[in-house]
Amino acid sequence: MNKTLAIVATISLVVSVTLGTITRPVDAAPPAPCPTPTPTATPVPTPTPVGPFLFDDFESGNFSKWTTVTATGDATATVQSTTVFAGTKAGYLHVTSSSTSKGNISKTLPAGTSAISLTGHFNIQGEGLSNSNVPAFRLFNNGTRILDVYRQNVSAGLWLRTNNGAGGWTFYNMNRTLNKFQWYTIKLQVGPANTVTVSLDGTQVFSQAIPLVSTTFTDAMVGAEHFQQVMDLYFDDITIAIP
Ligand SMILES: [Ca+2]
Repeated sequence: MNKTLAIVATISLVVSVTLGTITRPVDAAPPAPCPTPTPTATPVPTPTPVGPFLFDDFESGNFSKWTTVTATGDATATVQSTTVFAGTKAGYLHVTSSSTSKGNISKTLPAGTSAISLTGHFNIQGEGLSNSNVPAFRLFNNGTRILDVYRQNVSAGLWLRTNNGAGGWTFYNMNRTLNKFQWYTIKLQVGPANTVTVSLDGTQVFSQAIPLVSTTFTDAMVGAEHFQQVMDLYFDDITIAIP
């Protein structure tokens, strides 16, 4: 051993002795780095199914899901078990030609409702004069009717009508007729924007962007807000969906 090697060996010995309790040799490989922990995935919550804004099969026996029930004069608004689409109960509006007769049920919509889908099953068993109609759905903005879908009396045609903003109406023929004493599924959809779509028994019969004096709605109605709008109207499984 030459002198240099002897010095290095001595230093190594001194370091080993000085470190004493350190068992790892000074020239050992560095410790393996701690593994980066794998991030734990944040659990994705199972979404709670969101139902429509309103669904009423009338099996409750009442109109408690609705905001307002109107039956004035000799009109009646009832839940009955004789004529039903599904289950054991359905709604029924009876309105006569009496000057004080008026019947409807209506639902106040969430503020700012601008797109809406209304679906229901309707069975018309009584109608008035040929210049009137039996409504299915009507949509309002602060008391002003914006549009509605209805069956014209006698001629039996299914029509859509929109407020023209000048005290009148614009009429759209759905080119379908509805027999009395028969159930039909009518769907009225508004939005996005001013696109209006009407379906009958699952078949789209109208879809068009049309002028609407308001694309915001505050209330949805089954029946009519007018007196003497004669009807015997049965309805079931009404759905109001707000996308
Ligand atoms: Ca029912």
